[in-house]
Amino acid sequence: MDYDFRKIEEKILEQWEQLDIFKSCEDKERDKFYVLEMFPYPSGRIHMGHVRNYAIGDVVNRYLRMKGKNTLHPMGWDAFGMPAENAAIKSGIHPAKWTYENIDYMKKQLKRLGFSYDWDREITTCSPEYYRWNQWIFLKMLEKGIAYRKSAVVNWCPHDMTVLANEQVIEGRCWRCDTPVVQKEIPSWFLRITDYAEILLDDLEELKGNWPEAVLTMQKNWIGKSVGATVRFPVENSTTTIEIFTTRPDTLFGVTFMALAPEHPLSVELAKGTEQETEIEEFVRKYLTMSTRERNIIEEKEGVFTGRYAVNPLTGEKIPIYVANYILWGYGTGAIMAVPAHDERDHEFAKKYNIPIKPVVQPPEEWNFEEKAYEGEGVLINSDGFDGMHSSEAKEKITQLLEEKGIGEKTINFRLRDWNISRQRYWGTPIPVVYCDSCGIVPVPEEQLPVILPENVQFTGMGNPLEKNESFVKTVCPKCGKSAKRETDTMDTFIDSSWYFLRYCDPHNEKEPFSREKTDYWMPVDLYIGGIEHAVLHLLYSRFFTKFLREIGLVNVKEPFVKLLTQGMVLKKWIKIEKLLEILHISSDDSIKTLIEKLSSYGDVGSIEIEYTTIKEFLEKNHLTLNDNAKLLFDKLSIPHSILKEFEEKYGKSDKMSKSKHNTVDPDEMIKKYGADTVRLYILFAAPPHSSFDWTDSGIEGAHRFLRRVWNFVNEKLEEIKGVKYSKEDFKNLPEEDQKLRRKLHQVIKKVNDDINREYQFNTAIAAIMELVNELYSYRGNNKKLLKEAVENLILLLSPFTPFMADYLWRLIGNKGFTIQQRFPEPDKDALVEKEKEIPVQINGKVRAKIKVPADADEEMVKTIAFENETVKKWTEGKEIVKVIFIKGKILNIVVRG
Ligand code: ANZ
Ligand code: ZN
Repeated sequence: MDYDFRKIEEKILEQWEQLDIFKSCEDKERDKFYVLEMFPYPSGRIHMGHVRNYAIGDVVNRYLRMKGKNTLHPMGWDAFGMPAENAAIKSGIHPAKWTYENIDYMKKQLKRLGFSYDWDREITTCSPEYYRWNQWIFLKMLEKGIAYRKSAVVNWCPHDMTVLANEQVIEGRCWRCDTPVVQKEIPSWFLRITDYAEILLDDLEELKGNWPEAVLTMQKNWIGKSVGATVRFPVENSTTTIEIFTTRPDTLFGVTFMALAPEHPLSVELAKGTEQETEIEEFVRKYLTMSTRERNIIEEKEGVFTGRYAVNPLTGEKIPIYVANYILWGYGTGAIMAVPAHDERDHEFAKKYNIPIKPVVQPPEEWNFEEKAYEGEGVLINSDGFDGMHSSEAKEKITQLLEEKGIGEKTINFRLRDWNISRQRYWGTPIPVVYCDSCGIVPVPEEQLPVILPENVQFTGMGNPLEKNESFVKTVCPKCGKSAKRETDTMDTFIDSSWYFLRYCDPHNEKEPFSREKTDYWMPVDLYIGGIEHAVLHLLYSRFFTKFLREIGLVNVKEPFVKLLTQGMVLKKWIKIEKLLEILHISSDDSIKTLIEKLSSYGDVGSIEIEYTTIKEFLEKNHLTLNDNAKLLFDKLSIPHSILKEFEEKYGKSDKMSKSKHNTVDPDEMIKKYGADTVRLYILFAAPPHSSFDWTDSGIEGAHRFLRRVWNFVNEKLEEIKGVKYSKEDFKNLPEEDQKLRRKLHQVIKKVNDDINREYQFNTAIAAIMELVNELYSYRGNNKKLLKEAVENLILLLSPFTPFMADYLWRLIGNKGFTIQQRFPEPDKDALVEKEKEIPVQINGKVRAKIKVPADADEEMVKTIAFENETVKKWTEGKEIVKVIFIKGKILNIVVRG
């Protein structure tokens, strides 16, 4: 029978669906395991990155189910967000329609790939059943003072009169009308995540060993705890003081200037009436109108002297005050004491503006302070009474002194900022508050939830469509009953993904976001799989939500995700047409004929009709540019891909698959060509889950060939093994040939189990299964029971990786049910034992012979056998035996002299 993967896979899929075999429910008698993959944004189609992410989770789910665990493996849609709204603005399709159509299509794709999700638990974040609980949690946060309102800076397009998301600002301009974007302050809703900074940092300890080190470091840096001091510097001839934050109070005697952020209110104020006034105003204006992104690009430090001086509170020295572009508003106090001798940024600035550099910490060796700052710690110099003290001690002593004098105090600063969740967008969760002229900000009462996102709105691209929807905006105050206005901001979509893993535990609950009983059973998520791009925000927000929900008694776990697996990327080599022509030494003015001729020296060139004279003309006609991926050129000319592959391998570069590079591989196409089992197997075999790998045609073809081999073998042996029953008892005293096969079978069973349990090493597990298949092909015996045992176990071993073929063959050889309902194979320890072993005999460092010994033979026995061996005799006879070293089961080492 031919391997008709399409028919097989479609048939099996139908049976899975009919019998609903991936369902999951609580069972107190059994150990649970919650395996979760980060849910996708319904962008339209599944890409290879998704396939990899979900294939990894699917293997874990199927494997652990077969090991007897009660698993939870859900899937859903992160369905709110910008792309849907942008599609509405561009092509007039309603975001809801766009989103739900994409979901329909992508769900079919996921099913077609054989992923074992419990679809009864599907979550779609843009449905009111889900987002009403976003609103509910928001109200709880409001009640606890975790949600609050203050003004925030946003990107603003003055032409469209609209707030722009960061991704709508392209090189400082509006994505729609190209007007330069400005910064504007508007009232916004924030979540006080900074209240949790300390605990979010401390609890990272618990995740050590189970989360990738890189992710822990990124979170740590993001939270960014700094211990230091706040110091107030009086401004000369004024009652004003400048408050600064420093992590190096030990360098206070080395301050030679001060610097303020352009946004600092004192920047303009101090300069008033000085000669510098206009210069400062211009400088400040320049930076205030710049987008954050633009400002981040500037590396060159620049600043302006305010014309004013501060006084060092410890030395009484007079120090100039600057406004500088490298001081951030929103960190510390937005002002610094600058110590060019010990801070590289200050050093750079001081060199540029000829400011003195005063060393106050002794560097360990000769140091040229004019060239470079010494940023390390050390013994203090030029610091009055603190000379000779080490930095660590001086930090404390100086801080103490400041506290005594009332001019400063110990301060802990976090880089983490409160989370601005307000979006002036339509496609998101409405923030459930009302503004009343008499009562102010009034939360929508819980029983009035959800505040439904109205469907009937206009997408003009100007402003937030909700603002113009009168029936939404106009409401009555829940407190006093007078007419009031609804909040039109919607929530950041990161809110949706901050607790979805909890909703999966209890997705149909209409009374609460989820029941405590259900989350007590399923939480925490035992394995969370997703991309490293979520290392900070999504994972940090989820941790924050979990901690808040625990505080109000909704869950019982401190951390949501026990183990985190960040999978590597699927890359693909690509080469630009431009580069290809360069390698071939031809220009775009040359004829197509020249191109074909040059290519043919690399191999067989496919058939083409030369309609166009030059390559340039050809490219134009086909809407290609020199920058496009060469694959397009080859496709149009119908030249075999094997030639392109050669170029790619030699000259191309590996990159994440992306539309703009034309180096994507479409999962649908691959399924059509090879079947879902092959796609899964290839992705899992190509590399261990955390590593990136290059997608190649030869790789997927290899995986497909292997599956054909399995298919053919089982079909060839079908008559022999059908109906055959066996038990362990049948395998006593097997002849050598049978013993060898059975040993291999159980070694592979052991290895597959071990590899999956050891950091999900699916690639080596699959390699072992491949070896088993080779062994089966070379088996010359005719023990039907043994063959049946081998084939049946082979199918079960493959089942987490290639479930369609596994289930089909399982039934073909006469079994009932599905492989996921079977027990995963366990090795038979007796079969693993090798009765005999071949070990090498080294004489003076060279292997001279190989001898067969009982597997558990001791040194005496091995020596006896060795010295009876003819070859060993030849090399040792008449010589003095100096030393014999024996490593059990491995080697016998003999050293002779003479
Ligand atoms: C004096 C000093 C001397 C500093 C020295 C460093 C080295 P972290 O560790 O990131 O917290 N700083 C403070 N607020 C700033 C702001 N708003 N924008 C830019 N820089 C700011 O960094 C704290 C240090 O960064 C502070 O300590 C301050 O410079 C600077 F030898 O003060 B330091
Ligand atoms: Zn009111």
